[in-house]
Amino acid sequence: EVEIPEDHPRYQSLLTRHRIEEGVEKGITSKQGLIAEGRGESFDYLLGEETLPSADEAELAAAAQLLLAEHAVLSMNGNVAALVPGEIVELAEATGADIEVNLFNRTEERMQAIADHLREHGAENVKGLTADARIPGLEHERGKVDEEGIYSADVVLVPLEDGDRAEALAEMGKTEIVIDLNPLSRSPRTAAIPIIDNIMRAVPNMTAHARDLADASREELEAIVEAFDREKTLEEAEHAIRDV
Ligand code: PTJ
Repeated sequence: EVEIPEDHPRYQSLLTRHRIEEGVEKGITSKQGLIAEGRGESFDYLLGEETLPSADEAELAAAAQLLLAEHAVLSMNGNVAALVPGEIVELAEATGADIEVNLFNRTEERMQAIADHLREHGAENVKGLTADARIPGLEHERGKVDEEGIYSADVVLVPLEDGDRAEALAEMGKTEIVIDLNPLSRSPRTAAIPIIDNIMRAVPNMTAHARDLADASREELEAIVEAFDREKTLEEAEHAIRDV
């Protein structure tokens, strides 16, 4: 276990890297996940490593959307499982969502390792291992999902997702919430609610919003979702990156 001093100016960034490294060592995160992490870090640096006001609005809208859902699913890949396992379990509890492991580079070993890791962090029911349905339009392994999970969900959170899969899920008519630090990436551009923020900050903030909204009426939740402007969120993030 590496000790990272909390007063280090790059504490959060070092912690994130360390979690990804550990994820690879435990067989949770893929080697491509290391590249994805590096890409994400560079965008986070340009965003000032903090949640933009427009991202906070997106996180509020996402929390409302998850609470409104009939059947919401939080999709987990090797990076998400390494970075925010306990935080995802808390978000699932606060919103009543299911958790499903869904990998871009699917192997049975990694599916199992991630499901075990999530259970160690308090997840009771981890979906994704049944894989009895397919997302239309995707190659066999990449399209595998649970019939009672992502396949039948109305709202899905797909963090750090590949563009093709984000598009295929949108074509199935799902309301997609995407977390991705790159505002130009295809996945957030496909999403009903794009969240341009580091997943390390985004997930706990969504949970805090969901808890604040626990007693809100359907009308109040719907008004929050209606007021959300996806184009503005994407533009503000791009603007923050280009005009530093
Ligand atoms: O575990 P698997 O097999 O499902 O694979 C997961 C990865 C992430 C490797 C796979 O989905 C992939 O290759 O994704 P991409 O196409 O590299 O896209 C990942 C996106 O997430 C990029 O746009 C990154 O900028 C972004 N990203 C990386 N780290 C973070 C992030 N966004 C938010 N928070 C992060 N910490």
